[in-house]
Amino acid sequence: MKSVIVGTAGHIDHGKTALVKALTGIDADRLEEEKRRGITIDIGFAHLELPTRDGEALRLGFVDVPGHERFVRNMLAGVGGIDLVLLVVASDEGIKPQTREHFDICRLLSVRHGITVLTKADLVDAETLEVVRLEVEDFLRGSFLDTQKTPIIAVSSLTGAGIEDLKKNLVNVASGIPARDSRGLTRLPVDRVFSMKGFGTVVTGTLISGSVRREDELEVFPRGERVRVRGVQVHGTATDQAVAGQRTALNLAGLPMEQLSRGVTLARPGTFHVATRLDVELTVLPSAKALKDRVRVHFHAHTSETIAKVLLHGNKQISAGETAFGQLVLAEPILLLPGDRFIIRQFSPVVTVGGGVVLDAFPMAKIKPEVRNQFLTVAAGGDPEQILIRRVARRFLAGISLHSAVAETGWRSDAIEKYLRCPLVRGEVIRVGDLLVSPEAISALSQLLSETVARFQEQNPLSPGINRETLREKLGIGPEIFAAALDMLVGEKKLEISRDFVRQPGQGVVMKDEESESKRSIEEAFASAGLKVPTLKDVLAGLKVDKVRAQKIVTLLLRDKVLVKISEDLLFHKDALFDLRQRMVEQKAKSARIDVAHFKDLLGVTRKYAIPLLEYLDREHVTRRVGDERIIL
Ligand SMILES: Nc1nc2c(ncn2[C@@H]2O[C@H](COP(=O)(O)OP(=O)(O)OP(=O)(O)O)[C@@H](O)[C@H]2O)c(=O)[nH]1
Ligand SMILES: [Mg+2]
Repeated sequence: MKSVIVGTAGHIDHGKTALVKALTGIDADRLEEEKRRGITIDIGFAHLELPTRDGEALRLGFVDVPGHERFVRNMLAGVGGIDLVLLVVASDEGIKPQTREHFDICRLLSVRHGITVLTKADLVDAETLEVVRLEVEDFLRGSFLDTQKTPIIAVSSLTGAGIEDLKKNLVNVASGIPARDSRGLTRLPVDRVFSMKGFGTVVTGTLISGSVRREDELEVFPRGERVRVRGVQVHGTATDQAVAGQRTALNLAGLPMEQLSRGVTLARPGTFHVATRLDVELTVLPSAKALKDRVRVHFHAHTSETIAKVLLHGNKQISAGETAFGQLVLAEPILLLPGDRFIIRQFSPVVTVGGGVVLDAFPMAKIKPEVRNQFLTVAAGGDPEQILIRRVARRFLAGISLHSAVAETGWRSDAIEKYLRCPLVRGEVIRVGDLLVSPEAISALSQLLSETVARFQEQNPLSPGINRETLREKLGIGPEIFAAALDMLVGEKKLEISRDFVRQPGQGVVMKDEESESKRSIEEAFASAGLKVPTLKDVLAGLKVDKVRAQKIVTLLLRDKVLVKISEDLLFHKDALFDLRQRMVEQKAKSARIDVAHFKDLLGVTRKYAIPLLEYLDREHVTRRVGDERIIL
């Protein structure tokens, strides 16, 4: 069954509550004080089911708002979730200040559907009614309620005249309203909290997106408490599930009533983050004064309200009737997402001065103004592909995870995957493990990597390259993106990796003359010594190069496996060790067992060499120690 939320709007005493009652039979004024004073103070609710022309049922949930200028903030808490507005104008009074203010609010909130109702038609003659109708027509011209698009209907809630006609028109207009996205990510801005005997805490609100089921766990924003849904009601009837677009009441477990209030939002745990800075597109009403930079305003979005400071990024003001980008710094955090509408009201005296749409609830702190403006222009354009490309690009080297992209956009992850399909194919976004990164970031990183490696090799000509992890830490880059850029450079043969060393290709080690000479003498010293090797200290002492360089040359010889270190102070030439292995093979033909004494005799070495060499052979699985003997394997 399709659900549509209908809100009333209009000046005090113009007959909004009486109209809702005439339509639904329900008195939305529920407070004792409202009944006593005969005015609406807070939002009230009612509902009605009507058959559509194709025989299906249409469920209308009504949010009746107060017209009194002092209660506009309550009106704002109710109007946030509506799909259709009934703009109420009393035939005997015509357009009044809150007719204008409520209508402005509806426009700023981008309410797209509605019907204008002239109430109290019974109080005026036909001629007066016609005059009011003309006045109202004029007032609505060019707006979403232009009479070219939607009718003006005269009714009397007292006699019932015109009510059936209004119902027919409600069905017509409601049929043209697209259903809200029940597959979207759940958000329920709470407009009422109360306690019911035998039930405990109950919250109500218009479910603006997604669905809620019994036993669901939800997070309460902004503070992050968790609650469990004990029961779900839609329009007073218990049900298993409420879906987007329905007036929803939830019986909650896990949090006392006192910790909940109008303005909190319920959503799936761990999905979203609250925002305190919003990049927005802001419109100042033609009837308002110019909005100055750094001014403080009352901020209203969905059911929440707080104080906000307006930042205009270097502009002094937004003039009346103008629209511009700006940033709002909220006094308290609120869960808001791009596309959410808001209203701002002057700090004092409190009147509505403008409103707009959230473009980004996670603005980057340090960003060039032109980059921010480019981003906001794309965000305002509303093309999801382009928006995602920009959201990825602005994170530059940090990239953005799918999870963060969901939190930033409010789009489901599968929708994001779909939007990204083409950008990924076109290479406008690159997926690196769990992260999405821009090609610009990857190529900038590649450039940085190449330069860093080149500089390192210039400064450390004898080193086999810079250690991979050292390089990453030096640049302060996340492991996944680092690996991707490195792989790319290796693939393009701009860098090479040997074990853990990153270096420029063909740039292994560049040696100066005396260094290569020293390298040769070290190698020769060990090669000619066979197994009776000299100490390293003695070899190095006779070289032309200084100790540090000499040590580096030895490290190189060890890396290239020309020399092999078999114990703390014994190095052997690889050929000598190869010979040793040969000798052991020959020995095995005679006897598979050999003891230390025999080994010493066989190779003509002292115990000082024999023990480390045997241990080396054990490690290499050439021999295995059994008691005092070795078995040659
Ligand atoms: N004669 C006549 N009186 C009406 C009609 N509609 C409302 N009234 C009377 O007008 C007065 C105000 O009506 P409400 O429905 O309370 O007005 P409202 O717009 O809800 O007022 P607020 O919520 O305080 O802004 C009440 O005394 C109603 O009985 C109508 O169609 N004809
Ligand atoms: Mg009322």
